[in-house]
Amino acid sequence: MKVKRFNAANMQQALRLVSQELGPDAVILSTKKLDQGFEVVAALDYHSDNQQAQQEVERQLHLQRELEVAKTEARQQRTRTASMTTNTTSADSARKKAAVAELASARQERQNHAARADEKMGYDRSLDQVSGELRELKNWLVSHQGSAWNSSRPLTWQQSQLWQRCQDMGLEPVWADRIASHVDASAPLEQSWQQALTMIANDLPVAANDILNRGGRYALVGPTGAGKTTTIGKLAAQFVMHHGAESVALITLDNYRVAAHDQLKTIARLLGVKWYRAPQDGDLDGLLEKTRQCQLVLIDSAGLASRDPHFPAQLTMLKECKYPVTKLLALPLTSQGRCLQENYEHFKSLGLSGCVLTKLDECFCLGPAMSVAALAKLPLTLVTDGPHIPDDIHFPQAEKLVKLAEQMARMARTRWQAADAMSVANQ
Ligand SMILES: Nc1nc2c(ncn2[C@@H]2O[C@H](COP(=O)(O)OP(=O)(O)O)[C@@H](O)[C@H]2O)c(=O)[nH]1
Ligand SMILES: [Mg+2]
Repeated sequence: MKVKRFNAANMQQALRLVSQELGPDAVILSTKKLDQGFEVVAALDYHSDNQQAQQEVERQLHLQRELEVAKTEARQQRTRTASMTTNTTSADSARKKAAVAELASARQERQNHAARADEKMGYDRSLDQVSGELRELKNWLVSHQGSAWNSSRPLTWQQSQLWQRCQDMGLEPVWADRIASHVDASAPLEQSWQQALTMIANDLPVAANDILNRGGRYALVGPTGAGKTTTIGKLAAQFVMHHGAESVALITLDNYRVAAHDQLKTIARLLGVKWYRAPQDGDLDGLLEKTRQCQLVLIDSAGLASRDPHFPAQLTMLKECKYPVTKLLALPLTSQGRCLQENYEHFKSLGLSGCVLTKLDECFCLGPAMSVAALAKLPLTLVTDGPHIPDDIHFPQAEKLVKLAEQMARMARTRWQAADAMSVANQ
């Protein structure tokens, strides 16, 4: 174990010194506001449940203080000797010797006094005080990092590190809370983090990947530009390759906008599959009856805003048809988390069976979409990672997505750390 005391003008600088010298695994043992600045005591390889560890902390701090006092004394003596040499070139050697002896005795006295004071201070620091100061540090972190933790919740340094990493991945705070408080935080940080990543992956629901084998009736809903029509094109093309063109039919509900159905019609023509346009605000059952012989029926929809008068009509068509239709929500990974949550709220009354995460190739933060899937228990059904039909579509694997999400967060963190270091270096 290595223990060190750091002094700096403010807490941020002190913490930066800690991380520079002791690295990211340092444990903060105490913080103290001084007359001028802050003092932080930090340790490496510290295990708080160990009585010996506490004694070792006090011993090392004591030694460090003695060393500092001795260094200060040596510095002061060098300064005094230097000034005496210049000022007393003509003074007699007896006076010089007396002055040096007086200085040495005063120094000894001060050293003894400082050592006694330090000893007393070292033993006065009880375990209670250490935990009190940790609480203070926790509050400081909460106020400075916008964390969702509050002071009444038990939070160790390790848990806050795990929480912050979840946050960097873009996980919703409520999910990050659950992960950080359930992981075994007594294990080394990296081990706990691997455990956290496994928990995150286990929280992600994943649908069975049987669309391309079994077919069925699927409707894609979601915001405009999410990639619904393109995804339908990819699925249809792959199905045609395995089962033939006559096994697929495409239906569009998107006849509210001028030429809205052209894209799907073109895809259908290129693949040689049947294509139908549902009557505006009409009945979907007639078309589902017509396409009964097809193994895969894919229904495209318009991404209407909830205030649009056609929105409830489109939902009603999907809700009220008597043939079972699996509804999938297309969630563009390029959208902000709040938008994705709104998209889910917008369409959830349909009885969604899963979601399609689109535009993985353009995404830099996976956590928000993963949070919607995990918190709404909405199974991940498909992932798309490019505009190309038919290739850019895949069946999701929770572990792979979590790994990718972590890599994205790490890249972003490194980028900002480098930018911060550059700006400090240029100051
Ligand atoms: N980069 C990328 N672009 C995509 C992806 N899926 C769809 N697109 C593009 O996104 C745009 C909107 O797609 P579209 O299928 O028309 O969205 P819709 O309004 O939901 O039907 C088009 O330019 C597509 O080529 C994807 O996974 N990655
Ligand atoms: Mg479309």
